[in-house]
Amino acid sequence: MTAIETHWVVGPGAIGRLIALRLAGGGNRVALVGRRTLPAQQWLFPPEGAPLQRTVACTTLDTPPPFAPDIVHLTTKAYAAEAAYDAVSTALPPNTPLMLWQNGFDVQPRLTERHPGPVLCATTTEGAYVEGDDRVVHAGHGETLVGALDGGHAALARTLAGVLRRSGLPCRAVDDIRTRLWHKLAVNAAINPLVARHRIRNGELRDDAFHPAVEAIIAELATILAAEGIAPPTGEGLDGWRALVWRVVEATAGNRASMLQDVLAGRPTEHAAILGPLLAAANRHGLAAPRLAELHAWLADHAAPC
Ligand code: KPL
Repeated sequence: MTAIETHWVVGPGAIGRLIALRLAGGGNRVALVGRRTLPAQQWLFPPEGAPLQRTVACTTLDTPPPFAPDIVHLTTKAYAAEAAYDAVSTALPPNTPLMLWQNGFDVQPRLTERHPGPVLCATTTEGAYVEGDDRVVHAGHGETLVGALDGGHAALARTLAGVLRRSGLPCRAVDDIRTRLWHKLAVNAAINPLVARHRIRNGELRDDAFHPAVEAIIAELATILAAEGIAPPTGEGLDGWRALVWRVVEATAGNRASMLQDVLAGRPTEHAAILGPLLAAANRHGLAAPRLAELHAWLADHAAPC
């Protein structure tokens, strides 16, 4: 496996910016590619210690960076991923690995099929937010898991996990990223649409007004995921999914979930990537999912168009 030292990070949102600036601090050459040019001098505010200044090459989707990438990280929101891929893919050397950082389980199978080189997917619990064109706050440490949907490209996944770890982002290569992506999707499906619709913080889902709705959604997704052969990370069946969702609600009680922030800011939401795959699976297995369908319809009507 050859070294991975040059990175294009396409999608300079909070996670894209965090990855780019951490990689730049780890001795890598990094380009940040977005719809508009950002300042090359960027600031990373870590959870501890003084702010860190980093230099990255900043370009736009129609102007390729001044160096070829050893890997491309696609860090856009799920709904923007394919357009961003289309914009950069023609400039890529053959066989360049692609790493997908999207939520949900929508673009991952499609881009894995379309991209001619190796494709890895990532799921992360790192917390970050953008504070301005030249700065990102690394709000809290998490963990990133990396792997290919079919469990292949193990050496590449291990190499990349090492590169991210040495840059200050804890990361592990796994052979079951497909299952891990569904775990995160289940949590996002149980929390995000409801809090976005009712404009509440995650912890308010524990209140009598919302608790039954969360339980009903967990029951729907547990049935669908059982039919798909996806088991919860701990425990079994419905109880395992309930434990996972309520654990995250508890741990993030004070948070405004990403989908609520998108609704409040008038941005498109990721409902298609999160609820869409569950509804498609319900349809394939002939299962009813009235709560999930109703939330999907509400978000399709009320969120800003993509
Ligand atoms: O991932 C999240 C999000 O905000 O998208 C959760 C886990 C729901 C925390 O808020």
